[in-house]
Amino acid sequence: METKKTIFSGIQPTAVFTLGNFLGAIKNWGALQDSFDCVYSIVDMHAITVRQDAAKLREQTLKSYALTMACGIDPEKSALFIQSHNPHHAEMNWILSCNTQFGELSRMTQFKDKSEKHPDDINAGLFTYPVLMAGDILLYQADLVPIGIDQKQHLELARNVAERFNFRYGDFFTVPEPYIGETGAKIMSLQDPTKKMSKSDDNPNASVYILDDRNSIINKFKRAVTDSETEVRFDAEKKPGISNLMTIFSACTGKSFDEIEKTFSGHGYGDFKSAVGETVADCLKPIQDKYNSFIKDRDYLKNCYTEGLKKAMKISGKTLSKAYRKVGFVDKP
Ligand code: ATP
Ligand code: LTN
Repeated sequence: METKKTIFSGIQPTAVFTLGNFLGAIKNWGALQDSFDCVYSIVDMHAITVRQDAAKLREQTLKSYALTMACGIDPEKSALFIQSHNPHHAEMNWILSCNTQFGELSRMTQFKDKSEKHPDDINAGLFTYPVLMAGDILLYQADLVPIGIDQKQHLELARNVAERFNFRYGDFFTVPEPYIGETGAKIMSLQDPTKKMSKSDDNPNASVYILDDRNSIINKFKRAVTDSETEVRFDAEKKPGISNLMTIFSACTGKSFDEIEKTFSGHGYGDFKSAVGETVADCLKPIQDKYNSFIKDRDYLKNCYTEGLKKAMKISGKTLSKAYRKVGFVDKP
């Protein structure tokens, strides 16, 4: 029997997921579950690289778990767990930190962006964040990592760390490949289409959150910043706003850019924006319904993340003990 390849990915429980998180990452997580062994995590340890309110983080982590299930991750098929529950992540982080260079971490653009955004808290964890992420992936010997394009640089670092470890200690880690979907790999802000849509944007009109109600979704699209022309046409450079809306529409309906241009030829932006808003609201409705039922049943959620943890630790435990041997630690008594 052919063994399935392994997938790992994670999402931070910093806020309700955005349409960007869904179309760029989680939608693909769900689609991969039947053909791969999938391990997915709510990465709360990554979230504390930026100051969080403890009570809110705890609640948001459970909400994120329920939301991930509502987006189609089946905890029976995949190992879905909360990162801080598995101590192997912190342990692997140390081993890999000793195999990562200061220089390569200094080149990470997310570190530069986040330290500009939080100048009063440029902590060591924010700097070494990509090492923790490399450990997440390498602990499960993942072949593929479904991510949005913004995480490509971090994945490249994880590959370099894996290759360096393999070179020093003998072939051990699977060197992971990014899995970036064709449409939706980078959904842009509705208020500034040159910036990515982000969970932690201060402007509520910039991001569509998966749990936004129908009217807010439609209104956010009506207010989306576009250019001063009237023609619905894809041109990412000259018409970034309209092109972003076309990307979203295409990702939700499966329609090609050509088809969209034909359908809306002569209609102007108003009609198109309303159509995108309605379509996104329709697409999110079943997710919202499922979320509302999962979040009410805390016992069921607990049962799911306990089982997910068991599955995850079985794999990560094996990798960690082998890595400890490789670097020369004495076997645990
Ligand atoms: P934050 O604003 O808290 O930094 P975020 O919105 O960037 O968060 P993450 O938890 O860092 O979200 O990312 C989860 C996944 O969603 C990653 O795979 C990331 O690449 C993807 N992703 C995030 N934003 C977008 C986007 N605008 N378009 C496509 N994919 C995205
Ligand atoms: N850094 C990612 C979240 C993340 C992740 C991972 C993604 C943490 N660990 C492992 C893929 C694989 C982010 O901010 N989007």
